[in-house]
Amino acid sequence: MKKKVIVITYGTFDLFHYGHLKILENAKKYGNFLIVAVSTDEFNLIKGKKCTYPYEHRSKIVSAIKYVDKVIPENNWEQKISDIKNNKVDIFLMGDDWNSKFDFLKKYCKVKYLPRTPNISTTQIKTILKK
Ligand code: C2G
Repeated sequence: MKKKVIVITYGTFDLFHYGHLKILENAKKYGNFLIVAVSTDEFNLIKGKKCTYPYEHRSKIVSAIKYVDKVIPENNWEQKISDIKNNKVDIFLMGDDWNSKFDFLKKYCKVKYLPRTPNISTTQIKTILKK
């Protein structure tokens, strides 16, 4: 029986794009079960992000991605340690725009930062659509 290796990552995933797809595809390569914590609309306000798509849509789109095995809501900054413990997470993984910001989680699991996909972002898409 193959050991379950659980990876978790967090994000807003608004206006889902190729950069989001790549981080999820690459995150899955580090294990065999990928949990994605999608930021709720309320938490995005705390993060200072105005979402185009509501949580219900963003979480459904992420759930439909073949690399994703489980979606949970991200309600606050403080839940990561309990998420890791409750879900027996082996690896916490984020894009490297967050480089070193979550190293405090190294007490609980492996922490990895992957290179962001260049030249694409939700902000850029919004700018293009405004033209
Ligand atoms: N990402 C990427 N390449 C891009 C854009 C985003 O690899 N061109 C990655 C980010 O590094 C992040 C994930 O996609 O790991 C989700 O990005 P966002 O939706 O912008 O998430 P963010 O607002 O950074 O939320 O508690 C952590 C926060 O919830 C992270």
